[in-house]
Amino acid sequence: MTRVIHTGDTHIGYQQYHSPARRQDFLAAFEQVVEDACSDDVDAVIHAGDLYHDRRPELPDLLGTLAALRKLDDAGIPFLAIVGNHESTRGGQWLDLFERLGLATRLGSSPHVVGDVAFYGLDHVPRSRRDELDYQFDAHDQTHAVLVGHGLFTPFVHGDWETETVLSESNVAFDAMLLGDNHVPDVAEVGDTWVTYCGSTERASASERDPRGYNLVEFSETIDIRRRTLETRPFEFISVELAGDEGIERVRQRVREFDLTEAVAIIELTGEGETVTSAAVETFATEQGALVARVTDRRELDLDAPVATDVSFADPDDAVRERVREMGLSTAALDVEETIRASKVADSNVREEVKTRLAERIDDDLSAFTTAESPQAGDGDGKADADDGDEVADPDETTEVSDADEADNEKVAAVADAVANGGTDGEAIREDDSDVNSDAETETDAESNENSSLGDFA
Ligand SMILES: [Mn+2]
Repeated sequence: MTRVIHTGDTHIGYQQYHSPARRQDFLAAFEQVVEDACSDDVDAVIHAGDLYHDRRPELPDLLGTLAALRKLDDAGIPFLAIVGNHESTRGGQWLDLFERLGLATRLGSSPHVVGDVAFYGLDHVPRSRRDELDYQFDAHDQTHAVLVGHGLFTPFVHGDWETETVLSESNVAFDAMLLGDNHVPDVAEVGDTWVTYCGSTERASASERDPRGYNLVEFSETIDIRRRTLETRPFEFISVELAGDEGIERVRQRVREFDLTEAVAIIELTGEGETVTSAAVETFATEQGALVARVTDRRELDLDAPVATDVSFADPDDAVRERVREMGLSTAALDVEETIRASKVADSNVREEVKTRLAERIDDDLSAFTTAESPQAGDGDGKADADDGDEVADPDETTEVSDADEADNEKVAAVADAVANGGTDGEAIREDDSDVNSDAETETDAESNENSSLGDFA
């Protein structure tokens, strides 16, 4: 019998909500998986990609990873892994460094045997290059064969990579596919093959509400896939429905019902009620002990009504969103703006993602490049003045708030300027990513769905 831990989508280095504590959490989740692997004495830890949140982890992230991998190595537990879309670079992968140090094995088309199982790897491959794949693998002589892959595979929701195609074109008959990319854990049987996602180990987005964890997979006569949950940072999801005359007091009352100590508080306002600024709610939640608080105001606001001109720098994203909405940009321009500022696309992957999205638009829908006919408001100069935004929530806002890095606010101003001035060379946009031209092609279709509240994967 061979027993392994199947984990993935660790996203080490993700400074979610700009919080250094959150960055620590992603590493801590990986450390916990390693602890469990050691105390359980499993035969291997299988990592299905996205160990890192982006392709440029910082030194503390790398040192933390090395310490964890060394611990596994000391316990004699091999770490077998592939490369995910978030961390992929054109040159060598971080995983190659760990392999060189003797702390990891990068899985590929040759079998790596643990117990009586032959493990193979299939790194993330952008959709545009999948037709070139031949799914040819070296032969093995083991009882079981497993393919470790990263991508959105069918039959799971949002799947764009046909599992049937992979299995039928492969010259190796796989008993199981251990997958990463979709952050929602799941299991299905495709023909005679078990196909499973282990899910992410920390909440990489507020849409990941269920407890996080990993898979414990046992290979004997049969294949047994079990899920184990991890202790992660508490998230409190607080929904407040406001009646006509209710405002900040009602929100405070509701927030007090929760123990927010060291928690991430995700607060959603619905119904009607008075103007409530996100900043006031976030400040209150933080005073109640929350590590981080984020507010999404889903109320239909009357845009003609006079609005309190209460400028909040606690959430400049709100101000930027509002100004961008007023500019009457084309769908394509909004798409670019959203990719750069609001989506969860890692900074270092933004350029490639924008290119992919624009290419798709050019192929499918040229009308997306037409400027919207009647901007809803605006002061006429067409420029995004991020500093004069009123505190108004965008009723269309469906994403979780403010995953963007600090740099994103600068970038959106640059984009807004470029678009408003008819400039398309985007020099200012590329400024802080100047070496990106030489970086890998990474398609991150997954993240693009985030704003249609499908953000369960990345
Ligand atoms: Mn991921």
